[in-house]
Amino acid sequence: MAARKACGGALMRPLTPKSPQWDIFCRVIDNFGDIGVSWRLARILAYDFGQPVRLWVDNVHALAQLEPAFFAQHRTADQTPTHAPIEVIPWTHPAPPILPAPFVIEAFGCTLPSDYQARMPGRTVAWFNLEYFSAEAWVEGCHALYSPEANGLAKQFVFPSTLPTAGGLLCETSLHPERERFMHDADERARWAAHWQIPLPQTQGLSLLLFGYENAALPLLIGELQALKAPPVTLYIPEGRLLSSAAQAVNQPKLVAGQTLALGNLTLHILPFLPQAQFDRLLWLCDINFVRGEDSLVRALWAGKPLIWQIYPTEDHAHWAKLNALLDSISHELSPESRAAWHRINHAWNQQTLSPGDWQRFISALPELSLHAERTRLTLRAQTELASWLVKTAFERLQCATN
Ligand code: TRH
Repeated sequence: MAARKACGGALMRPLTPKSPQWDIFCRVIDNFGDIGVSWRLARILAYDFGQPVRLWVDNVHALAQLEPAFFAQHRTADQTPTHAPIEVIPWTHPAPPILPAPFVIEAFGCTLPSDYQARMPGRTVAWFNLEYFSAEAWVEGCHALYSPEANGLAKQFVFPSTLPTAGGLLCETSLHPERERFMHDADERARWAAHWQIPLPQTQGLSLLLFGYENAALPLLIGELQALKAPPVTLYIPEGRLLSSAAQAVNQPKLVAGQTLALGNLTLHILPFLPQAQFDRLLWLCDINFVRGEDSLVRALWAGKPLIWQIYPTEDHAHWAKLNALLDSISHELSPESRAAWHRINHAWNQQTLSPGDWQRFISALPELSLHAERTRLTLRAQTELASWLVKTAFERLQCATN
């Protein structure tokens, strides 16, 4: 990576219906995080900034799971969604010979097709490499740096983060107002729950969302939830990788979406995989959110509820530093007891060795953690929003290029 580059004093151009086009490239490595982030970004650029977007994705099926309605509406005879503010391009090999856009986002270092790279000079004015989320201190120094590339262009690195001087977090303009409405309007929640067939938790109860990878600590967690005296506990587990651990924990051969189990004080609902915007609402509904990967972590931060993050594990164990950095970045205002309880439960869940004490200390700290999660949401909301940063930076580069 090389030094920062700037085009001093350039002003952002007003956005017009003829705004330039963005190409976002996404390779689905596994699960839903890569496409989850790319799809959110495409939607924000298209709907909040009025930007035409082409989303290149090598696994259209994964995207269709996140957004079934979009696919149903915009499908053509050749099965590719098109004629929408967002055009989805199946990233085949070889890639279709399409002229590069002025603004290009390479998600998570997915490496653009070589023919496309060769055609970028003279057409592309801003090329971003969107990195994975991190709150580690070094990202503040690396965010927005450029790296010279073989085609003569410079690629700029963008780091999503909770740290105030990095790239910020993706957030739709309507997200916080919609969340306010949803949280304060019982009728809206009831309509939503009826539409998506999600049984609502009891008003005075404790509700949890459990979205994660397989986890050997799940039986203990379920045991602790059953043992909680009043209030009644509602646990939602979405279809996916955690279901096999959950089935073992409740002595069932198998769990399927739509199933409800009454386990004493605990009611367990297995949910179908919801469209992305509805997944956000599930996080708003619950008092505690277990999340994983990257996009659901950011969404849990926006929910303003205490979260437990099962981080995507890496072979070199670098994920521990990343987990600690996130916890440190947003816990300095907590009392030492609550801070220790929150750090411990996150560590224990990731080590898959939860103890009853870890859970009980976390539950004792819950009132303070809940207030703190809401304060964190407001703090993060006041920081940079990632898509706005990209738009501003891209248009400054365009201004430089056309002057
Ligand atoms: O799926 P993830 O674990 O994703 C990833 C990938 O493993 C990726 O390769 C890795 O690099 C990254 O983590 C760090 O978790 P994540 O990021 O939370 O993505 C899940 C997406 O699925 C998110 O956009 C929310 C969405 N989702 C729904 O839309 N509906 C649902 O019902 C559920 C449970 C999730």
